[in-house]
Amino acid sequence: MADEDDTVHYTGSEGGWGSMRGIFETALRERPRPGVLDTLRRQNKVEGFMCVSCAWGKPAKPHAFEFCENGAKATLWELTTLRCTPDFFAQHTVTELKGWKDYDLEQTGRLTQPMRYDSATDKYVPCSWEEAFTAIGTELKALDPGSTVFYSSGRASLETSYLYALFARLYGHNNLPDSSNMCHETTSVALKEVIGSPVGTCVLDDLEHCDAIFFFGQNPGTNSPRLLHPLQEAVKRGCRIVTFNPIRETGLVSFKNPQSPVEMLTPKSTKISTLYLQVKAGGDIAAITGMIKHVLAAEEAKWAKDQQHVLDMDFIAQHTAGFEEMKAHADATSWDQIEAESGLSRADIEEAAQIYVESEKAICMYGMGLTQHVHGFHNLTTLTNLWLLRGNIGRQGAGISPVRGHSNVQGQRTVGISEKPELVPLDKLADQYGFAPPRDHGLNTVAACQGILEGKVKAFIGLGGNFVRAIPEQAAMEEAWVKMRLTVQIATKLNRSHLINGEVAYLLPCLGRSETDMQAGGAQAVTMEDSLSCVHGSLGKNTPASRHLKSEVAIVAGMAKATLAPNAKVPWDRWVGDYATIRDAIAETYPDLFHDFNDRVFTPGGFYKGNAARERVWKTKSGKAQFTVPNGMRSIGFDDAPGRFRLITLRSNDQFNTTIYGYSDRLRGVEGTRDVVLMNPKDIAEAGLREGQVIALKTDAGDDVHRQVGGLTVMPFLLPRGCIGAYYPEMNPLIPVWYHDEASQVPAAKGVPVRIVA
Ligand SMILES: Nc1nc2c(c(=O)[nH]1)N[C@H]1C(S)=C(S)[C@@H](COP(=O)(O)OP(=O)(O)OC[C@H]3O[C@@H](n4cnc5c(=O)[nH]c(N)nc54)[C@H](O)[C@@H]3O)O[C@H]1N2
Ligand SMILES: Nc1nc2c(c(=O)[nH]1)N[C@H]1C(S)=C(S)[C@@H](COP(=O)(O)OP(=O)(O)OC[C@H]3O[C@@H](n4cnc5c(=O)[nH]c(N)nc54)[C@H](O)[C@@H]3O)O[C@H]1N2
Ligand SMILES: [Mo]
Repeated sequence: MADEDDTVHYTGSEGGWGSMRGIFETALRERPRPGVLDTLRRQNKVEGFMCVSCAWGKPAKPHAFEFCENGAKATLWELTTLRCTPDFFAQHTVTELKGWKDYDLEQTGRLTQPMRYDSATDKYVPCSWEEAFTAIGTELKALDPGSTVFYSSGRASLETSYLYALFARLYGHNNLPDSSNMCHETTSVALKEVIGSPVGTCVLDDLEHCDAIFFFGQNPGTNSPRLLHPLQEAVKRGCRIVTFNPIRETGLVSFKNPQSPVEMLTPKSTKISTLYLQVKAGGDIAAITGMIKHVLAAEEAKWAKDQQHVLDMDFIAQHTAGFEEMKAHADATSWDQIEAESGLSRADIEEAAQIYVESEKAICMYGMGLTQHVHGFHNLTTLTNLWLLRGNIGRQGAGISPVRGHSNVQGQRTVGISEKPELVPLDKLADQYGFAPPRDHGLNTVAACQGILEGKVKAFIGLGGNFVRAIPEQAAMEEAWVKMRLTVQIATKLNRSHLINGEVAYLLPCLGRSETDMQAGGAQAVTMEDSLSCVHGSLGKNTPASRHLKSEVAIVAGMAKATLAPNAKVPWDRWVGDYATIRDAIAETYPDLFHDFNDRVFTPGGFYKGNAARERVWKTKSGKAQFTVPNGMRSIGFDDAPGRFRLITLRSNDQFNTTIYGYSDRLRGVEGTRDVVLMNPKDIAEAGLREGQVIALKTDAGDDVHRQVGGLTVMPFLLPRGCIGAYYPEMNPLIPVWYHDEASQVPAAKGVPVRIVA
């Protein structure tokens, strides 16, 4: 564990009055519309509206207020009374707006009208929907479909996503990257390989039965706060929590439940982690291998002493392959190497492993701290090794639970948004819609970036998100971006990606999920899939931010109709008029997962899609759950060198990805600014720096490209030596586009090699 130091910033417990204040301050800024309280009351409830923030599961028996600080902020952000109107655009050139901060751009409020970029005046000008669709269709028809990219951020509903993917394939490509490519694609690749399922194996009920939960690189206090409730309940019934994270994240240290009057009015809070290990960024393969060594040693000792097993021998024999090779590798790895690579002591790792051994049922949860690394794949397969040893997959109270990001990011993949044709039932689509779907591999996020840099990609459509700000290699990308022929952004609020435009550019404003979606067939509900594979319906009830807005479904259909030849089997207008007919189409394409879809839309707690691995059916190459050998002991992609640091790009408690709600990272004690570098006090001293000094960070990745971000204030913080922290997305210009997980190509945003420029 990193040594304590008085000079580092202190924070209290997560939740409590701080989170109430956080909601209140957002409310003051956003000046929400009158319906907001009612909306919050309906948030994440059956026949209510599903939060636009994180993807964490929604219980069948919700709390009185089933939302968290950040869920409330997301709702307030969407229901703001502020408006970004054509008048605003008339007053500012796009070049001027490029100088604005992310926060200030979104603070202009909801977009109200479709806009076209006019390069002669360097301004956005209003246009009609018809003009926009016709122009987009004309441009797309003139382009080779293979040279176009249809991106989606993980918010759009199952209905929109299904149509969007179908549009891409009817048009002629599989270039369907989504935010998952920067996020949990590592999970989709690694878990698929070793347990045959691209998603986690847990359901909410498992949290009520486990004896231990291990957190690796996931920060629930900030990113999935509703998870803190089941976590607190688990701790109260004696479940032990062990955390591996370079940073002592407040939500994993202690929690004050804002819904508990006793905790709110007294100093009481619940201690969350029994053991908190500040592993070095990129040190998890080593730490987990150390745990495996301890479990194997415990097996030998127990067998010698009383002929009983620590390993689940029956499970290993019946359900797994590769155990001997994995064991040989763990045996051959020395504790010296494990301590050096993880930055943890053998005693600490053994203590964590002993908790694992003593727990009959264990769950592991993980996030970006494992997936966003060059060897992120091996982080996950090594973690799976440990979980297989004691048969902790496929029984109640046990399992692997990746905590997903965007509210429907998992669901988008389920209904066809994928650059990987092998994951999509193309034959079924061919049959259902009478066409020949493209069979070649499409572009994922990194490949799309490379294609844009090389000038091969000519058009980009963004279904939500802030692609240019979220991706790596930002400087070069912005330069290349403007050379594209067509860029289209479908969005609710203005962001930086809307200011970097192709020759022909449209900004199309859409309804938010909390708003009434009125179509020919009446008010429409949409659906999404949470991180625990449950599908929920969501019904917006607020008056739309502007009468000119269209739903995402209508926008996708509008572009598709203007681009594609009419096809009697593809009834765009009927689909837009009644989303139940889209759900029927989804059910036809995916009968196993979505049979009787319309009858199940409002199932309390969502309807569970099922997961073969949970039933111990392994859809892997070997037909077994697969033990594997990692390709090394570190998940970062470079060697240590004097002056070279491992940069972790961080999310604050006051942002949702590139949306910055404010400048208060209350849980880490960073207030009033995001332009900071968090550093261990000893590293500050050794580098000859002092607290408060303003420095720059420069990428040290061994290529000739100059990448630098300046204006950052040094702030002492309890991090392992050699690791520094600074905020995402501000640091994205530092990440080389080629610096990504080898298997999934997720950018390695948690271990970027940098130097300090004083
Ligand atoms: N309020 C809010 N909620 C969000 C988001 C948001 O931005 N704001 N984003 C949403 C999205 S899209 C996503 S994907 C999720 C992201 O949620 P998380 O998966 O929690 O992602 P991060 O906060 O980026 O990083 C998680 C943790 O990894 C730790 N870490 C960094 N490097 C390492 C390492 O090498 N090893 C280990 N063990 N830990 C490491 C960091 O200290 C951090 O605590 O949250 C979603 N929810
Ligand atoms: N350095 C670094 N980079 C990262 C990460 C990191 O940890 N570090 N994390 C990565 C991860 S996990 C992710 S998921 C990506 C996120 O990348 P994206 O998903 O592309 O980005 P967001 O910031 O979530 O997108 C915000 C924008 O979405 C639009 N929006 C909001 N609601 C809606 C809606 O209902 N409909 C539509 N159409 N638009 C809407 C708004 O205009 C808003 O400005 O970033 C990745 N980049
Ligand atoms: Mo994400």
